[in-house]
Amino acid sequence: MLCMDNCGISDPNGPMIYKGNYHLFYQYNPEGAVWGNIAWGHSTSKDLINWTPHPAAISPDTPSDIKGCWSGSATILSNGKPVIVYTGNSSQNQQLQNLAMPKNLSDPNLIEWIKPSYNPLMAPTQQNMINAYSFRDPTTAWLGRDGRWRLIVGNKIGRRGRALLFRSRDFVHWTQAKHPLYSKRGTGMWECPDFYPVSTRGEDGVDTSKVGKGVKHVLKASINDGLFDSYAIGTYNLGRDVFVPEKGSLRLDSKMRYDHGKFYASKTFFDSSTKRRVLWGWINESTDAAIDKSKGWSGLQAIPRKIWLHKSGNQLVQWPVKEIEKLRKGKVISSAKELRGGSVLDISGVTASQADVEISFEISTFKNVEVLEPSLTDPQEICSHGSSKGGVGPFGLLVLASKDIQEHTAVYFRVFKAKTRYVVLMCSDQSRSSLNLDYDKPMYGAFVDVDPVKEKLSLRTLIDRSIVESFGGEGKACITARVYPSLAIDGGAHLYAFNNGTDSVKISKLAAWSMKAAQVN
Ligand code: DQQ
Repeated sequence: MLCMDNCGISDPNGPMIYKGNYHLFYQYNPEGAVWGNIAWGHSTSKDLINWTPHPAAISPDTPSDIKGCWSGSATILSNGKPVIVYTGNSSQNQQLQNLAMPKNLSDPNLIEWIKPSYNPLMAPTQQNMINAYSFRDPTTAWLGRDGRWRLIVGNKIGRRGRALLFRSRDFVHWTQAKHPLYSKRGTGMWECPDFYPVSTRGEDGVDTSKVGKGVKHVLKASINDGLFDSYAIGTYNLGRDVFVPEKGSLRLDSKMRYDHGKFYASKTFFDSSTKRRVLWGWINESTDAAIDKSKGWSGLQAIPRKIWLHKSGNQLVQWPVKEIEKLRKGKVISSAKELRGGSVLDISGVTASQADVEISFEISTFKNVEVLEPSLTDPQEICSHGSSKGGVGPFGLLVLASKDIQEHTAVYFRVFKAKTRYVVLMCSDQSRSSLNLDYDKPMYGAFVDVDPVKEKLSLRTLIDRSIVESFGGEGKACITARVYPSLAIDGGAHLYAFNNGTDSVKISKLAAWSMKAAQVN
């Protein structure tokens, strides 16, 4: 989803399902392709794929949001009525939490929203000593067994990132808890926090208020210092009303990220119609403001992803919502084949500028596997050495490639031998994505927790002109990239599989589809 004409969008806000309609709001500048004049853009959909735009739902027009209606979340109250809590920026640049309610509950599109006169609900004061410039992005609220609603708001004190906890019986009067739900030294401002339960028994999502047996909890914060979404999995201690992380801790160097590329300010919601938790994220541009202005728009929403706890309990897994498969047409499949070291395979027959590709690799020989230097612990750094010749890998896909491969984005795996096991690295290398020099072309990387001796290495990549969303290890590692090819556009775009390793690998599965255009804003 994107905006089209002299406008810009960023954070997804208040996703929910109401009367069979999916709603997505988003940070929206109706007056230009750069950030500013922030209102809540609004679109609805029946299938999460085709969207109908509506007028902005919330715009800056009261003292507690006159300088911008910033991020926030929707909660469906016990009587089925949806409400929104969002951050307003006041004329003094104070960040305040406000309520908005639908004007007409019988309208499934919820076009009109009203703001009660008792706003704001939460404000920085001399008593609570909250930093007024770092107090934003309230989450969806959850209902405790004591009948009180709870939500968290992102904050920092010094360099300590915090998730401030507030409680309310009536959704109008809110009291700050003595302790944050969780905080972490040295992490800076936490934007757009998210807190939700995940089932330990399978892929189904659960309601945000679910606690107790059969669930773990996830805390996510968008780390402003690094512009990535970091998460931890742990236990929600009801007695102390705190989150106790067990895997990950939101540290700046934590490798537990939703996505290792461009994906920020994300937010989940529980889709009660299909019993899944759905994740939305903002993909920003890799270009600078001058280019965005001349193009006339900036920012878009990633394809929504189902998100759940991996059966190991060690990490989350993400997969594009199955509805995206409605856009598939013209399937191309290939029988199993060997991909020798140094070879390139043309995957023809699909519209390579808009495609969905699933490929799996099997490794039968580790003869030339490279040893991973123990000092190399940062996957992004290893990926920055490029996709040139290795032992087992690099192998993967060259997407949005020009015919002669001069331009391409390489999404690939590379296997290394560490002390006691093999380590699988996944990279998305944008360095040769365009002959146009005018933008940021990073090389992103992540380790994928798969055992290449026992398991296939699977990669799914969704390609949509300037967006490359890749899911490695069946959704264990995700990397999203933004690229702007100059040759590999429309009919000039090609798709290849490649192996730059010395050892052969086997392609055990290859299926690719052209993708129809969705109805976007
Ligand atoms: N974007 C919003 C803030 C949020 C930031 C302002 C994250 O509420 O912290 O547009 O991208």
